[in-house]
Amino acid sequence: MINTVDKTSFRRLFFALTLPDTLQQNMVQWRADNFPPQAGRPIAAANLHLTLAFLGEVSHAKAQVLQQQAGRISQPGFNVTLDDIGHWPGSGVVWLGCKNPPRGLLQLAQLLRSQAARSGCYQAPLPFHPHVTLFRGAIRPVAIPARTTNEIFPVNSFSLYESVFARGRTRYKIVQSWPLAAREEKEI
Ligand code: 2AM
Repeated sequence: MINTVDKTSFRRLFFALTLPDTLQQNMVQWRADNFPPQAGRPIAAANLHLTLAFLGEVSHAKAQVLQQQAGRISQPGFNVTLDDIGHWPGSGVVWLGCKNPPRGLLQLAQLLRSQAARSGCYQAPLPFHPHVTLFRGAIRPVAIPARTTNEIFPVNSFSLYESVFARGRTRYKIVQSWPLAAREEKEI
């Protein structure tokens, strides 16, 4: 089999949670119903995700180490409730998030971020604030809806993504996914 990975190149990578297709579609519809078109640049449905750890431009060798470490993570799945919303004018991001992020989500992100830092991937010193970016380029005040979608989705896996920019568009491509363990009975 021909290996198509160019081992000399760097790729822009990040670990993230994938949102179910129906949730992506619901969020796009809800966004269209609740924000004016001039709010910012809407993120395409297929690109809606929740970042766990941003890695930056990563070599093939470093990605392999990070993928091996990710494969050794063993923790149960969890549910994420998107019941919070906000606007960071500095970065121009309008987001959906969690008022009380589940412990499993914080643990998973913490582990991936510390493994990334140990491999030399710069990690911003800001505390991890789990969120799904809805708009970018939102640098002017935005009227934020009083209520969110309040969607709950089950998380049973996490993925390494590559950010690919081609023909004027950014696309997020899954490189590899790993399952989380079955949940403990009381958490189901
Ligand atoms: P954001 O949605 O809050 O911008 C891919 O770019 C993902 O990595 C995005 O979800 C982005 O978060 C996140 N990310 C975190 N730090 C980043 C950085 N320094 N540059 C680009 N993306 C970053």
